[in-house]
Amino acid sequence: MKGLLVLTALFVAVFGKETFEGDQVLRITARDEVQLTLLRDLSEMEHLQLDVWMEPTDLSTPVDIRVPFTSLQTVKAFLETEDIEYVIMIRDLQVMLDEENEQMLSAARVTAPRTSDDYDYSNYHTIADIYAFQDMLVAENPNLVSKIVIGQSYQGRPLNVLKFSTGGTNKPGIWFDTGIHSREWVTQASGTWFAKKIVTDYGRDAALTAILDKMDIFLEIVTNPDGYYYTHTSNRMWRKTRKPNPGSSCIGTDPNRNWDAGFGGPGASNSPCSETYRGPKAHSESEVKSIVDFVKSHGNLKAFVSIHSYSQMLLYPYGYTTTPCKDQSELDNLARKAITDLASLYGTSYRYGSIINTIYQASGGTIDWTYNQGIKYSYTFELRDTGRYGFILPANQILPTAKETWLALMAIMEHTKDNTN
Ligand code: 0X9
Ligand code: ZN
Repeated sequence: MKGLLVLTALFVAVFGKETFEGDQVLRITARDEVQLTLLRDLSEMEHLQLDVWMEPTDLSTPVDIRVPFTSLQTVKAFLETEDIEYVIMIRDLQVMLDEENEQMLSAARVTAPRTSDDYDYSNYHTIADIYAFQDMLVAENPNLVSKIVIGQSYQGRPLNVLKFSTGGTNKPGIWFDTGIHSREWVTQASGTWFAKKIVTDYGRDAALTAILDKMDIFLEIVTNPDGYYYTHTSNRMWRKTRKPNPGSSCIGTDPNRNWDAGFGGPGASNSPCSETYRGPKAHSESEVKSIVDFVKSHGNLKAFVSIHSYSQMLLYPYGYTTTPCKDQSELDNLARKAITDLASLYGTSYRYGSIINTIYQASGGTIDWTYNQGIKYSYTFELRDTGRYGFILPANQILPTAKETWLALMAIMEHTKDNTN
């Protein structure tokens, strides 16, 4: 097992990108507790190298698993023997990745944008493009936008946060982050569009103007820069940070299991090779710690929205415990309003509720920590889609995704504004 991982790493280092030829994404539905347990055991067999894209919530919901070509026969034989139902969601992942790559390359052939008006919001971009975009936006709107570097990634990349402010000191703040899981590309792409939307609407749209006159908005678009870089250069399916784990050949920690909220409890792994590895200790990842320090030093954030994909959900705390959070009914009502507004644009349907009841138990998650810090309006999104493309959402869905999500964000921001002194 170790040998195989080392070999793969070596191969990638020498020959470039990891490929996924013949890999399939299976949607598997357990019929009863016995089958669910069998599935959990299966996904923990390290030699199969399974990549769980979506865990099961309960018996009524399926699990999506990327199965490497070399494990397909074993996994399918196992499912058939145990009489567990499955369908193939993605027949050959590499075919989809090739299409995504071609689309990106052909879009990139046009010359680099010189202004944020020329930026191609309808395609995926490298980290260099996004960082350049941020600088353009700041240069074009010096009285509204500034860039704060809240820290450095493990590999030394800046952790950039755009601050949208009409002046004043330590106004109440609203935080958005995208891309803490690097492979969730539609989130960084949407974040870029949100940034442009804010500067476009300020002074033109009454609701956004009222929000910005009272509150500052902070937006971290590339929250896991090392991971994002890696998804472009080496492995499109990378989720975690890129910090090595002493004593293991497996790299990285799940930055959405690394927060000091139920840290170490069920719903996270203590194995460095797991996609949900919680890390050696809470806030061990500088990408997480930098936000922790920022939140504490700011001290006046009223809303915190952490944006993921996929599965179309709007979630509030908690993820680590079934105990309802004390603002549950207010957060639930606001979530309903937000997803109703979201659906009004293209009819995209979202589920909503607490993390643990709606998706699955997850400990050490971002918004459980921010909520426990006193940031009442702590939400997390899972953007499009529901699994047809999963993390490889085609670029032609970026704009519709960003636009519909914006309506939900506006609902959350307006409510926050109206309920902040
Ligand atoms: O497992 C996760 O971290 C989230 N799903 S994802 O596919 N984006 O990885 C779900 C956990 C629920 N909590 C948050 N989304 N914060
Ligand atoms: Zn995620």
